[in-house]
Amino acid sequence: MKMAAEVRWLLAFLVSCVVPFSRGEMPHRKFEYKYSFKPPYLAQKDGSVPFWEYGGNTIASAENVRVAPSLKSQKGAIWAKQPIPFEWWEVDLVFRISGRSRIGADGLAFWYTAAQGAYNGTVFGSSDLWTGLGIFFDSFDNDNKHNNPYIMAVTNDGTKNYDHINDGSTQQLAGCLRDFRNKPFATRARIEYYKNTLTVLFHNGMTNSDQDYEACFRIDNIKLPKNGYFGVSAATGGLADDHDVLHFLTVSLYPPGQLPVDGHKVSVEEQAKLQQEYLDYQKKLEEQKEEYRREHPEIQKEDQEYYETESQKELRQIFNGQSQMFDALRELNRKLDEIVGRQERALSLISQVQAGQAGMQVVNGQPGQQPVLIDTIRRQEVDAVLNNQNIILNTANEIKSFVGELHTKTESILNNQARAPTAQVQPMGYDHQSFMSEIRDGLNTLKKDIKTTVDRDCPNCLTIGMFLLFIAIQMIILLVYSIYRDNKEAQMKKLY
Ligand SMILES: [Ca+2]
Ligand SMILES: [Ca+2]
Repeated sequence: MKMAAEVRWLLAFLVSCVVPFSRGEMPHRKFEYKYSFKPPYLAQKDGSVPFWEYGGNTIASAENVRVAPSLKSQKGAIWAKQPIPFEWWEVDLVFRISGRSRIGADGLAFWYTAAQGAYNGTVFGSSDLWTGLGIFFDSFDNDNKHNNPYIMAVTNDGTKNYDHINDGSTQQLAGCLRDFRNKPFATRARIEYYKNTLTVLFHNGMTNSDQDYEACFRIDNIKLPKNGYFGVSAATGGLADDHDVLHFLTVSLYPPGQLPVDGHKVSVEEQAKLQQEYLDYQKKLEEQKEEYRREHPEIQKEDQEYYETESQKELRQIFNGQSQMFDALRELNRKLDEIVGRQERALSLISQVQAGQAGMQVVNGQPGQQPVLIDTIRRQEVDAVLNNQNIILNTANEIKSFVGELHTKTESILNNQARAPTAQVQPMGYDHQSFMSEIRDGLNTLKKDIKTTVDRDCPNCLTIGMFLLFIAIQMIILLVYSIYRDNKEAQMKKLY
């Protein structure tokens, strides 16, 4: 015994040393059985749930706590007997909200409040004006905004009345739209409050896997009262669902290095004790069941009927799930057919192209070559190109004939010019004719002027007679001078 105690102490020491390093910032977790319940043997033989109190229309059985049954205007709640001694926590709430109608009512609430609430209150079966946190799974759409079922967190300092008419939308801190009714498996909510951060994860109950949680919301800087009470409540209205809680599992969270050592030791011992109790209960209950069945065979039949309705319900849920799968498969099949059709069309086109190429290659005398898949020219395109070429050829011929005509015409003009030089262009680039005509015009103008001058009555002007006389005198002088000059030149020659 001494050795065992030493070994245990050593193990505890090692765990306390290793855990902070290996987990880093992850909190230490400790299961809190005094703030939890779970099947089987959730309720004891007398109907009580250990460490919990329930009231109103709530019924506890070995398998679950039916917080509110599917009857009109039911209210009920279950509250932990003791306030929690730890600061941070995580609660796994596994529940099932189911009903025959398409719409359910009213919903389920998870509570963490400074004081225990009532068992027939106005807020999902428990008290209004609470102090602390309420997380509501609201099935019924009171404000007709088509946004239910809805999950939301509402905190209260004990002064606010819950805003039922608006489905709490004016008071909620955060929320998410999730359908939690009539699921094939139980739905789950993981509510964590650690270092003033509230995180809610939700599992939609479509699978039984522990991995299928998804985030609903996360709120930072939230201050909840210390040493509060956990509770669950539910209510129905004109419409009614069964509100069953299967598991309420509380884990206390401690920042690394703050896990109380005593707590751990106690927990191990008490866990072993509880395990033994659980096994004893299981054995006893089986015996009692057998005894009961032997004594009441007619009730067994009723029981079977009851279970049969349950199994029928399960079958219906399975059928719904399978028909959804069938629809999805049919849709996939249709799409696959479409794809196959397209592929066949594409393949036939490719084979046509290949056949065309192969034919062309045979014609070219190279049948052995590998056909190359290229974008080939089509028949009508070839025809169009040939037509265009013909048009171009015709036009070119027309232009040719026109140029020939032009050539002959030019030649004939040149010949004509050679024969008639009047029409020949002067090589000197000077318009002699126009110059001559210009001189002619100038002389004509001069003549006209002279005539007018002559015709004009001008007493002071020189007359023609006088002019001629003057010319004659000048001529005589010039003649005399030339004779004189000739004589002089002759005398000079003689002198030499
Ligand atoms: Ca509502
Ligand atoms: Ca609503």
